[in-house]
Amino acid sequence: MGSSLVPRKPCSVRAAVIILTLVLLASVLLQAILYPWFMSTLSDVKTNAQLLEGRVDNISTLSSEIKRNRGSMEAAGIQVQMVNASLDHVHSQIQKLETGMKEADAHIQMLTRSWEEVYNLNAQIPELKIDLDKASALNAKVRGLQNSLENINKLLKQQSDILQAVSQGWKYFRGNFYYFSRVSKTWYSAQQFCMSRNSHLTSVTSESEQEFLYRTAGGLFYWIGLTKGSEGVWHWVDDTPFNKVQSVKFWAPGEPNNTGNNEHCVHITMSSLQSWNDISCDKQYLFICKRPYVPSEL
Ligand SMILES: [Ca+2]
Repeated sequence: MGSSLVPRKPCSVRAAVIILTLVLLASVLLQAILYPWFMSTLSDVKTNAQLLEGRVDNISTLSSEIKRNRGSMEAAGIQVQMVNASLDHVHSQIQKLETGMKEADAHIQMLTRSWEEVYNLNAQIPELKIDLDKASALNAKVRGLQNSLENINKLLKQQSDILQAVSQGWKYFRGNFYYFSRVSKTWYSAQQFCMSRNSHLTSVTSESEQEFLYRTAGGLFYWIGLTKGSEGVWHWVDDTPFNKVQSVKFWAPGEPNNTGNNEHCVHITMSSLQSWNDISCDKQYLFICKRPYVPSEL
């Protein structure tokens, strides 16, 4: 038995050595063949890795540029929004201007119409002027008539006043009323009576007045307002200035003679221009009061 096994063992070892040798040779062969290829491939991979790295760098650069561009885009977007807002504002301004233009146009049309009306009125001016002249003439006539009417009213009022005075016993002569009394009084009492009737014993300032008085007296004795003061100077009791020269012709012949140095009052003695006589103031005669006619308010 043992001798059969020992010859087989060197055969297995030789086979194993052969196999190992073959494997070693194959390995060396493979190594000789594959190593350059592997190295070449490794180099390619390295190159590709470098290229990839470069691209990654490029991509990074691009990314930062994109970021910058995005910022610019956002700024541009804001600018665009602002421009849009400005455009909206401009648009609304344009609309306002359009509205303003329409209103202005309406005003112009209205003014044009007004101007046409003014023009038409202007054309009517000559005619209106003629009418105005006529109206002016009529107005003058109306004023004249109004004045006439006022004068008539004044005359009527005067007539009314005179009639009223006459009805109370007064006589009217050239702007004055005269009262010829029916009872006799002393000169002073007569003056008192006249004053109580808003008058004075009459003065005589003209020939016509003297004539009116002596004719109305009708030859009866009537006191008039001429008297002497303590100085012996004649004066009218109603304060009318005494005209000594003009009055000379009114004295009766031989008067004033101041009989008994006591004749300080004057009366009408006869129906004559020369009718005055100085006599004692205590005599009782009829008397003549006088008051001016003062037109009463209308
Ligand atoms: Ca006398």
